[in-house]
Amino acid sequence: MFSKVLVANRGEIAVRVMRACEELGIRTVAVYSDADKHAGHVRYADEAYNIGPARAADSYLDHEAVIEAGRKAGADAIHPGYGFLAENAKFAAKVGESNMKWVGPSADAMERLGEKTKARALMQEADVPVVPGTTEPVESAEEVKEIADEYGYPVAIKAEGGGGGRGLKVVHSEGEVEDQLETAQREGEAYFDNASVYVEKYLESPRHIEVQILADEHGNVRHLGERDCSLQRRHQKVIEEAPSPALTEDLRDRIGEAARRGVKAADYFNAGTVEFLVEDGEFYFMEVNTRIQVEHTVTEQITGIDIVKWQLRVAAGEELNFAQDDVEIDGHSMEFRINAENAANDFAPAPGGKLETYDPPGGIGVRMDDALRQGDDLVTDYDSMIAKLIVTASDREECITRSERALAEFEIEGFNTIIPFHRLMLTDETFCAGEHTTKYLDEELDKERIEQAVEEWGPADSGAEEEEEDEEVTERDFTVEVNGKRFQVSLEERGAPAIPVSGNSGSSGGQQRPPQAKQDDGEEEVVVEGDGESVEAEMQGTILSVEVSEGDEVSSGDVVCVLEAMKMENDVVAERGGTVSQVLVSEGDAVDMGDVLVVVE
Ligand code: MV4
Repeated sequence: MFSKVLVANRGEIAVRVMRACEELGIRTVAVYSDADKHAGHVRYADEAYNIGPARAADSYLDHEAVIEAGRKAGADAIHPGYGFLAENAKFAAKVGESNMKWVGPSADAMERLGEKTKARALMQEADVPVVPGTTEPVESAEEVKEIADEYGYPVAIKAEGGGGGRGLKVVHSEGEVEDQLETAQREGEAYFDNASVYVEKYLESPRHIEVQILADEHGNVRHLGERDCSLQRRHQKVIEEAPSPALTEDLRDRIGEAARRGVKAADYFNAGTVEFLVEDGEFYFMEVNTRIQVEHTVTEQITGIDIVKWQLRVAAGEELNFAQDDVEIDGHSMEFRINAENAANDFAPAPGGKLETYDPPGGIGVRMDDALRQGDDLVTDYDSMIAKLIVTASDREECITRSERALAEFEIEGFNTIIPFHRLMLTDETFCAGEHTTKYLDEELDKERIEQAVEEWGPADSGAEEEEEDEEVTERDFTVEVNGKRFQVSLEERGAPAIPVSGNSGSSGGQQRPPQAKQDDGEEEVVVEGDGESVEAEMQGTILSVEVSEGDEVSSGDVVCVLEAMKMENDVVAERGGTVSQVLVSEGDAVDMGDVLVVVE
């Protein structure tokens, strides 16, 4: 096994990988950009290296900077996580040429599966159903029209290098062919440096089903069942789950076996995902993702298999120690991406902010994959996903109610998150029935319902009230009991001076403030009782300092000593003026309530 692994990523996935390393006894190396100096993955790692400016192209995507960090650290492998360099075959090859191991498939396999027509041809060869269409690139509008005549409109024109919806153009009629072909080629060139495109029959309302694969370098390939990622918004997955509520047992087995066959034919090893479209009881290969995916967690939950650990073991040459029949699907799991976005404003990413409150849920069936902690600043230079909540239960119904409970517990303050949207989905008939397809969010869900959800479950101060003029607002929370019942009361003091809170005995006064942070005006008074001539401790605590000596003249309100009690520094003051005749305590003394501290005559 490796002794030190560099994780070429950030945020929750970097921490996820490091946790696997930790369990395997591997030391961890983080890399970070200037924007991530205080990031969670940096805190988690055993050591960390700055690899450049905030801009990803100058840091997380800089091949040489990452490899150089690995060399400096003496790492023996690089795990890329997802995104950034994870599916970059050239980078994988460079790592292979260094003295570090690439935790992923071979650069050759990545290349074979990265080009869509190559992947389609390979799958077809392996008897894996592909969407009807071409396995060769097309060049002219005439070719597109011929294919469309054969399969019928609509057809999809897809960029060879495509993925995630970029370079995908739908053609509904012959009249649109020229324009859409040109657009697809232009996008392919712009995004993937590859103007080559191909054509498929366009499925109108499919489900997105993907199969998790684990394969070792000894020819063993296992599938870990499917995930359903049909709930997507503009090609961004929002909630993923396993198993799919839309598959029969028979279809499930056939898709799993097809994925296994296809990957075996591709001479693939390490973890991978085979994506399918499913419509009308038929499934069609779409593409292979040659990386660990965001949503791998739900598969881990229902199989009990730690996929990331196996990535490391397989990369170190180990053999998978379980047979296909040993893989058992148990229960149901859902993953909720916690994105810092305002669902009511077209899911606009939060512009920044500080994680004022971060109190994630817990309890049975709850897993949090995250890297942020309360008090952290939100880093907006990369993506908006700050955490993942993964909820697991014995079946889908229980998973839904448990998820509602967990999301209701989740407290995040400081910026908007899509938690209100998730809570809406858990009450949504179509989602709860498991009947949603890939076009549900973009084409069917009523936007007004999203706005209502944000109003109901979103932050109380969604920014509108906050900055009324320059008025100073002091907010204080109190717990009060009324007839023995507990209430929480929030008090907002606007402009006017803060309200003094007085005790009821009224003999001598004191002032309370948190340690260090001195208040400049004494509006909060706590009464310290004296018997007329002696000043007593109002509560049990420790004397921090004594401000007077015997013989001193004091006036009413002068501080005689400072008492620390319940983490607050309390000024103990003389009730009336006079001469200090006795000082009965000194610095560091522990005192009880009612103890006489100083006598004034
Ligand atoms: C399709 C399709 C329907 N028919 N191909 C979108 C992302 C890209 N990787 C492939 N995509 C699609 N390809 C054919 N022949 C529908 C989509 C699609 C989609 C797929 C999965 C999840 C969400 C989606 C949303 C819109 C379109």
